[in-house]
Parts: sequence; C-alpha cells; structure tokens
Amino acid sequence: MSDQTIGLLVMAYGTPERPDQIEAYYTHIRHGRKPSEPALQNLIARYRTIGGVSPLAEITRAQGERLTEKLNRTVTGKKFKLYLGMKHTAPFIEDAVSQMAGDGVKEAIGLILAPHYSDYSVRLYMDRAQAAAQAYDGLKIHMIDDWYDEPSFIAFWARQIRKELDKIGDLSKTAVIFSAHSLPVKIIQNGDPYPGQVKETAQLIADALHLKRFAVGWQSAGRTGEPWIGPDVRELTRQFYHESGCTAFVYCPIGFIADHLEVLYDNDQVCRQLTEELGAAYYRPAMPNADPQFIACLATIVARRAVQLDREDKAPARNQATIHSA
Ligand code: FEC
Repeated sequence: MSDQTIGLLVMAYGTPERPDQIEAYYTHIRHGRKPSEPALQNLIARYRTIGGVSPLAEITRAQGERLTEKLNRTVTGKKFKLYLGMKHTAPFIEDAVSQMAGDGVKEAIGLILAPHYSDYSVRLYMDRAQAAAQAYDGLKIHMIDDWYDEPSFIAFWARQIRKELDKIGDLSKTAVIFSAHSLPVKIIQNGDPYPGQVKETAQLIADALHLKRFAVGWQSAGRTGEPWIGPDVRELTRQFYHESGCTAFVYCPIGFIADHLEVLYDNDQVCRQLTEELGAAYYRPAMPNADPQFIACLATIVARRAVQLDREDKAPARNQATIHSA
C-alpha cells in the first residue's frame, strides 16, 4: 500500500538570521518602506540585547521538522512533506508554494504558527499562499484557520504556568497576565475575531488552573500614530501592583509560540525591568518551541484536518488518513 504524499505548508513570521539582514526585514514588515535611521538603530539594539539575532528561525525549523516526523509516525495513509514559508524573510511563503508545485504536490495542508486568527495577520499568510497556488494548476492548499482553543494547547500552557506558580508558593499576591501582540484598534471596530479568541484562550487556561487573579493584556504595540488595542501589559502590571498589592507577576505570551524578540525583549527585558522597579518578582513560563507535547498538539490539529479532507473527498479507503498514537 503506497501512502499519498501531502504537502505540509508551515508558515511563520520569519526573522533576520544575521544582523545585516535587519534593515531588509524591517523594510519588508513596513510593506517596502525603509525605516528611519533611529527606528532601525532601535530595532538593531533590541536584537543585540537578545544576542544579536533572534532564535526564531532555528525554532521554526525545528517545529516544522519535528511536526512532520510526528505526523509521519502517527498518521497512516499519508506521507507529509514539509515546506516552510515565511511572511517576512526567505524562504517566503511564495517560495514554499512554488517548491511544492515543482515537486508535483497536488494537495497540501496550510498551518500558520500563530494560534489566533486575525484579518490583519493570519489572513495575510493564507491569502499569499492561496494567491501563489493559483499560478499552479491543480495545487490545492487546505488552511487551518486557527487553533487557539485546542485542548492540548490549553493543557500545555496550564502545565507551564503551574510550574511557575509552584515556584511562587503563596499565590495571594500573584497576578497572571496573559498577552498577545497588540493590533490597531480599527480591527476591533471591523469585528475581527482576534481579541475574542485571545481572551478565550486565556479564560480556558485560567479555568484549567482555577486562577483567581488574572487579566488579558496586549504587548509589542507598533509605534504608529493610530491607537492599538490595550491595556498594555505594563499598564496592567502597575494596576495589579497599586490596586491589589501584587508582588509576583507571571507573564504568559499566549499569542506567541516561540522564544523570539517580542518575548525575549518585550517580556523578559521590558516587563522584567518594570517588576524590578516595583520591587516585585518576574516569572515567565517556558515557551512551546519544539517541546514534544506542543508538537503533539500541532500534530493533532494537522492530522484532524487530514482526516476531514478524506471525508470531504470521499477518497478511496486505501488512501485515507488514520491517526495512531505514538
Ligand atoms: O525576530 C523576531 O524574533 C521577532 C519576530 C516577530 C514576531 C512577530 C509576531 C507578530 N507581529 C504581529 C503584528 C505586527 C504589526 C506590526 C509588527 C511589527 C514588527 C516589527 C518587528 C516584528 N514585528 Fe510583528 N512580530 C515580530 C517582529 N508586527 C521586528 C517592526 C516593528 C518593531 O518591533 O519596532 C506593525 C507593522 C505592520 O503594520 O505590519 C501589526 C502579530 C504577530 C503574531 C502573529 C504572527 O506571528 O504572525 C499579530 C514573531
């Protein structure tokens, strides 16, 4: 019995792999507009603080590879072939799609390494992949829109946070701050599901841990003239400190799944510094990265989509995906 090959298009934000690539990266994020010299120097300085470049590229590769291995161990009837496509650096999403087409892949599952859907972020990944696929006759990409409430994702974060809470012991003066990347306020006015999905992830984790004092905040807002979603995590920290006398803070950047600039700088530098100024303690659970339990969670999500596709296609039984635990 020969397995049917299916493309696994794993899409992620991307990061410069060397300091001399930071300007091009920043320009890409700004839709082709070069940043001002002070803004560029500010970004280079932030990368320098976390070691010159971000570990994100390596982590994304590890996540993609381990996910593919896990799928190929646990799903029978299909052979997954990995294609990594980045939003802002090479290999770009379009490069990955063109590679798939060149390899003769006819069907693929698209997974974005960000749990919450927004028209302003995740949709852009999807649109670029689908636009690229249109150039190739017969290449179909089936997208996974979001996975913010996946039970094993919730369980993963609950476990990670529990480890931090256990270090603190007495939780009477502890606040847990969940966060995701802020976005311009105008997206909420347009009914974007992103803020609601982030809040739901936080609530599900809080319920699993029976948390008493927690809040959802936003981080890493852009320095543009327009308003971004708040409250910012720093504002929440001050509020918990002044209004509830909190002296321990657990920051949980649930909108991200890897150690990268926004976590290693915006949380581990900026939030930590604030807690130190307040005389409070800083905690931040380890990120999902390529943790086997997180990879298993992603595998469940992809495998479920593969099984769904078979049902939609009513494919012949010999090619149907079956999930085994391993
Ligand atoms: O290199 C690294 O380690 C950091 C990678 C990185 C990730 C990331 C994730 C998200 N962003 C989101 C939204 C925006 C919006 C803007 C924006 C700007 C930046 C800049 C850098 C950057 N982002 Fe990012 N983001 C990462 C890095 N981001 C660098 C440049 C500005 C600065 O920091 O000074 C504003 C520009 C625009 O309008 O497009 C908006 C969202 C996510 C989480 C979802 C995802 O991963 O796609 C949302 C990782």
